Amino acid sequence: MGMFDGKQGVVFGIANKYSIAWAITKRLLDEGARIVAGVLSEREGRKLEALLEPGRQLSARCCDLTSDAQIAEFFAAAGAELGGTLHFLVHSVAFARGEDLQGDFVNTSRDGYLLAQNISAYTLLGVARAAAPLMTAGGSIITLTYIGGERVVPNYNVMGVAKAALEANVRYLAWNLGPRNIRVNAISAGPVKTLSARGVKGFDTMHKQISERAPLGRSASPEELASTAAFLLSDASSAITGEVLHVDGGYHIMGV
Ligand code: 1JT
Repeated sequence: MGMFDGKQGVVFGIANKYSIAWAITKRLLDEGARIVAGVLSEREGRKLEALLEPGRQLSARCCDLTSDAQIAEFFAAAGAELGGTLHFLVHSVAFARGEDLQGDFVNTSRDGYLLAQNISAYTLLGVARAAAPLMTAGGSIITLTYIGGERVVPNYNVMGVAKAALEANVRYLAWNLGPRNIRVNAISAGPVKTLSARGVKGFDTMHKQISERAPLGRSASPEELASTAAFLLSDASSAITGEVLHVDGGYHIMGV
């Protein structure tokens, strides 16, 4: 008996096997969920399906989240595939230009700023709007954020501002969708060595410093993030909404 037997949902943000969204997806599948993953390209979809043992309840479909038309098309197809009902949605999507994740924040261009906001913050609204009508028996939506959205983390720069907007989106969506029994929460993850994080200058040094300062002496593993995701997506968290839950080895409580 799995915790997610008979539950079905959608996941955005699996880029490769190191993605946080992938760890979450594996856990939900293990627990019996049926999942449609939104991916950026056919190639990624095939790679994803190849990562799975046969018989797992996952399919992949292309969806460019910067296009409202593609979001609508994706949810029409996913809804049909899942028999018209969604129970959960995972949003684990962010992007900013490399040049905007280092150096002088004051020099962030309008373009780079809007790009980070569009993909990292607005897309939560876009997918929530399309998913809500399918969540006829209530639902749970989660997104992934980072402490750089609350406090200054040098070089996180434009992503910090986008995560601040994302966290505000979580609160306003929780208020707006609460009457339909749809919950909206964020997991604020400690640093994880995903491929996009590895591409960031100075990430390894920062990862080491943060791990040393955290009460538990380490950040969170993808599997630990997946456990929290399963909790927030399940009825075990039925009265929690609008929350930003830190899963970071306790790092966020420290003053120095
Ligand atoms: C993106 C990237 C979003 C890296 C991210 C992210 N959220 C957390 N990280 C890791 C990180 C990155 C920086 C950092 C601390 C942690 C890269 C691709 C775009 C989206 O600065 C100290 C820059």
